[in-house]
Amino acid sequence: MKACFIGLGYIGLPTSIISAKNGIEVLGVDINPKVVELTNRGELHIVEDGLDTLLKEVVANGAFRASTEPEESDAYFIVVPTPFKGDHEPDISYVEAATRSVIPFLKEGDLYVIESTSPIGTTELMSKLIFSERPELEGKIYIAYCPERVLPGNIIQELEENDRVIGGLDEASTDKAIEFYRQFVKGELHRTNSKTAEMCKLTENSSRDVQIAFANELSIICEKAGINVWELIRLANRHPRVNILQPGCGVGGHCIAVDPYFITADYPMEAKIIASARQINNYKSFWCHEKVENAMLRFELREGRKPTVAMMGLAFKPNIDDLRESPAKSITLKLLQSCPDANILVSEPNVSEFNGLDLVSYKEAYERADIIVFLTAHKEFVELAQEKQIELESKVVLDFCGVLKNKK
Ligand code: SAJ
Repeated sequence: MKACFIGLGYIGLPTSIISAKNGIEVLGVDINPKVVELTNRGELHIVEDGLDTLLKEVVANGAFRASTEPEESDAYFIVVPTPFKGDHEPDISYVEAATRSVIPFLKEGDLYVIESTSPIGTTELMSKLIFSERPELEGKIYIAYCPERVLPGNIIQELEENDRVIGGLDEASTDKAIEFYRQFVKGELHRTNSKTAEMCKLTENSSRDVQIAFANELSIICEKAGINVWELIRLANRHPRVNILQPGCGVGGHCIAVDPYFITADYPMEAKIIASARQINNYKSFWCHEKVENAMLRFELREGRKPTVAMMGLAFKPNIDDLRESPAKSITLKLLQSCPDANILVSEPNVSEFNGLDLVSYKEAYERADIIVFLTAHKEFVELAQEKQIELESKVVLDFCGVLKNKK
């Protein structure tokens, strides 16, 4: 069978590669000619451990090709971004454009699947679009929604091992989509309808957002009460039915900080906890920025000179190089803006260049700074914190991400 994946980003590319590795002839489509060119050369344009070898293998054996245009295939997968517009309204224009691009190629018996995170009802909406252009195909093609749920950094393993939820517009569509994913998914394939599958994806990420908001709220309360939040959470989690997540400097990435808005936009009156969680997690970044500014002011009053500040980490979570929607990045940028005359050192071990700014090695940043701000718990920082007698040095340390939590 031949499958056509529209979108060669963080999810579309790995999924195309795994499909090709499992005996499916795959065409990967992306509107960016640079991505297509690199992919056809067997070069990865994203960072993901182990994926480059697999890409080279499937390009070399002819199982996988990339193009800027779709071709006639047996199955089509829409794996394009669904960002939100200015007012947090979901923007499904990429899903619509991708769907329009495959409509001319559809024939009887084909499978069309949306994987992109989408507001409830998008699959039905796209089916209406398809049948308005190709009424003769009504009842003759299979349409389903199957959200991805892989964790960046662990994509290959999770693509094969995670369970998947598959929601067809009808039972036959669910069957057909299950038949496809069965070729490479070892996890269970759970059947449902398209609306439930769409909501399931939004629910998974909103649930994590709500849980992180709880941890972030605790961290703000604890700061005021003079309690170590890391110790508190560790102790509370010793209860057999309590499992609190970790606070941080906000929630980043392009999923958890985005998807809950797809629910709040459509259900503003009903989605109370989901909306509050978004507010709390966004507020946590403002709170961290204020804490840094206050620490700088206090230092200046006490010492009679401006402090040197080390902003440690820019990525949106530990041990990756992804800066998209990163609260660490936005706090640092805001500080550079609000304190243009300050001595601010920025360190991010996983990135070589940022906004034309000279990044400083984390060891140098630590040595030179009076105020150390841990924003992302990269392993390098955790090791550094273990090695150094931070508590004996006259440095001010703001640990927003738990770098010091296991310090012996
Ligand atoms: N974070 C915390 N505290 C925690 C855990 C995470 O502050 O205890 C922060 C991280 O630092 C980061 C953000 O949350 O800024 C998101 O990181 P993450 O590791 O929780 O998730 P993502 O965005 O990398 O991937 C999520 C995953 N969803 C869930 O775990 C429910 C992944 O399985 C999805 O496939 C992915 O979103 C997606 O594509 O939707």
